[in-house]
Amino acid sequence: MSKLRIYGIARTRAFRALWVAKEVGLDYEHLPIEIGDAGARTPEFLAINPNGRLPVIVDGDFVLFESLAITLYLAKKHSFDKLYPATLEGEARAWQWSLWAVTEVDRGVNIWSLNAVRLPPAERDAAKRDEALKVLVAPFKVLDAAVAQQDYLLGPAFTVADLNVAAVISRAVDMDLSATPHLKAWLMRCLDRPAAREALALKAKADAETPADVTRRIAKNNRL
Ligand SMILES: N[C@@H](CCC(=O)N[C@@H](CS)C(=O)NCC(=O)O)C(=O)O
Repeated sequence: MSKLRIYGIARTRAFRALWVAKEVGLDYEHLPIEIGDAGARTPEFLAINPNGRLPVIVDGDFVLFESLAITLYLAKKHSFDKLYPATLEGEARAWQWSLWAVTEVDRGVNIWSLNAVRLPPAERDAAKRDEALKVLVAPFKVLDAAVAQQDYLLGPAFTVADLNVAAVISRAVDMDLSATPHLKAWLMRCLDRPAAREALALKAKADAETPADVTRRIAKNNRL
C-alpha cells in the first residue's frame, strides 16, 4: 500500500496534519503545495479536494479534507487509547475542544497574526488586530481555566484534544499571553513536544519563504 500523502505547505493548516503524523511516528509523503491557481486550485488538486483548500490527505483509497478531521482520524487510527481517548466521554471531549477551536479561536488568531506579524508592516490593519484580540479574550479565559488545575485538556496526559487546540492557536505564541498564564504554560508545553517542534520548524521555514504577495492573497481570499 502507498504511503500516506499529506498535501499542503506547512505554513497552512497542513501544519496540523504534519504535527499529528509526526506525533504518532508515521512514515508519510509530504507534498508542500501552495494555495491558489498554481497549487490548490489546479484541476488535479480539485479532483482530490473540490474545496481547493489545504490540507487534504490521501491514505490508500481514502481521501479526507478538513484539518481537524484529519488529526482525529490519524490519531484514532494510529494511537487509539493514547493520543486518541478510548472512552466515549474522552472522545466526545476531544471533539468538543476541536470544534471549539475552529469556531471560537481559529479566525481570531489568524486575523491577529496577519495584522500583527505576517503582512508587511505598512499593510497591517491595527483596528483588525485589536478587534481580533478583543474577540479572543473570552475564549482564551475559558482555555486558561481548563488547564489551570491539570496539565492537559483531558487530564494529566497529552491527547489529540491538546494537539488540535494548540495547533489552531499556535501563532498565539507571539501574543502577550500574560493575562492567561495557564494557557501560556500549556501552549508552551504542547509546542515543546519533539513532534511539534519538527512541524513548527517546517512551518517557520515555509513562513520565511512566503512572498508578501501570497500573504496578501491569504488575507484577501479569507477576508482576514
Ligand atoms: N476548515 C478548513 C480550512 C482550510 C483552509 O482554509 N485552508 C487554507 C490554507 S490554511 C486554504 O487552503 N486557503 C485557500 C485560499 O486561500 O485560496 C481546514 O481546517 O482544513
